[in-house]
Amino acid sequence: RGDHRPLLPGAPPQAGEALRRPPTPTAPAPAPTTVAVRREIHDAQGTTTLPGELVRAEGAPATDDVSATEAYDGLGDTWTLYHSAFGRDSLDGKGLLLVATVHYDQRYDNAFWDGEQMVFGDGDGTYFTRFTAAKDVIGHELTHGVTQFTAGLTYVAQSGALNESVSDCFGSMVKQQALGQDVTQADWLIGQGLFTDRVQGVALRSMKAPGTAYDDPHLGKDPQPADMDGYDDLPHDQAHDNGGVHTNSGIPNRAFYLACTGIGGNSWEGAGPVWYDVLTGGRLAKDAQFADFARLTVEAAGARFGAGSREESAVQEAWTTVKVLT
Ligand code: ASN
Ligand code: ZN
Repeated sequence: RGDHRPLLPGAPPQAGEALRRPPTPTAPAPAPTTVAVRREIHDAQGTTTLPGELVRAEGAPATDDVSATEAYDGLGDTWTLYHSAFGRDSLDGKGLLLVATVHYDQRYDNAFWDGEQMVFGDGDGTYFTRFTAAKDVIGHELTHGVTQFTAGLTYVAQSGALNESVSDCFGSMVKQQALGQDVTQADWLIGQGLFTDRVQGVALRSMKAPGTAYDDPHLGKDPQPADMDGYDDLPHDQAHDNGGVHTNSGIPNRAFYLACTGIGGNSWEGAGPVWYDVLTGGRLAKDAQFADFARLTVEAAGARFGAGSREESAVQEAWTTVKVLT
């Protein structure tokens, strides 16, 4: 599935038209094109039919469904991060309508981007609560859309772990910006609040300390490595998470955390724009390895903040600490 909206180019001007109609100095300047978020929240009512029933269109008042409200607000916060920090209008940079479905399936323990829209489960209620409860998870799923429209990182092994990590980095920035947190105030957790109190754990992942987010009799221990010494070279099939894309992402996640805290201030004004430049700059290969991504971020930091800048050094040092660069 993809974006099937037809392109509607304006009719070309008639020959000589511009010459016959010179601009009149007294004419008012054209109104600036309005750029604003466009959202649609649907409800699958416990089925797997997508998108389900429309329950809230853009600008409509909130309903009494907390999942729908959280999804609507999280989509808005994600659009705002991309627009305010990176000048991007929606996932495709061209104002794509943001569509989300809540109450997908019964007791469904996940959220995902299906190539066209976001989908949120209610959680099983025993271990997981509703997946709209974490703003960074909403930002994570939407960022899969941004990656799809830009670098297109292949969802297997290192490029897949980079795809996952980019979703965590931007998801975390969505949360940090919405909460007004600088890099010292952020918790650097992904999915904080999704576990019920039965679970011994704080979140799905920790960008600051990968491998420490949970250690639970039912869920097991957080399997994320914190540097390349722990890289998990799993078979590249679906049964092994496409080569551990959700585990090995801990390594570039920690590099982002280290780069952000090394630079200081707000993540979306420091390492965030550097990561954004790499994701969208057209030089990142679909099958990029960690070291490719790392080198491009060092270069992008130099281009954005100056060769030899402390920002460039912080990015270099971050990748050295996680043992991707030497
Ligand atoms: N929540 C998961 C993710 O976005 C769903 C998946 O794709 N396995 O990575
Ligand atoms: Zn993901």
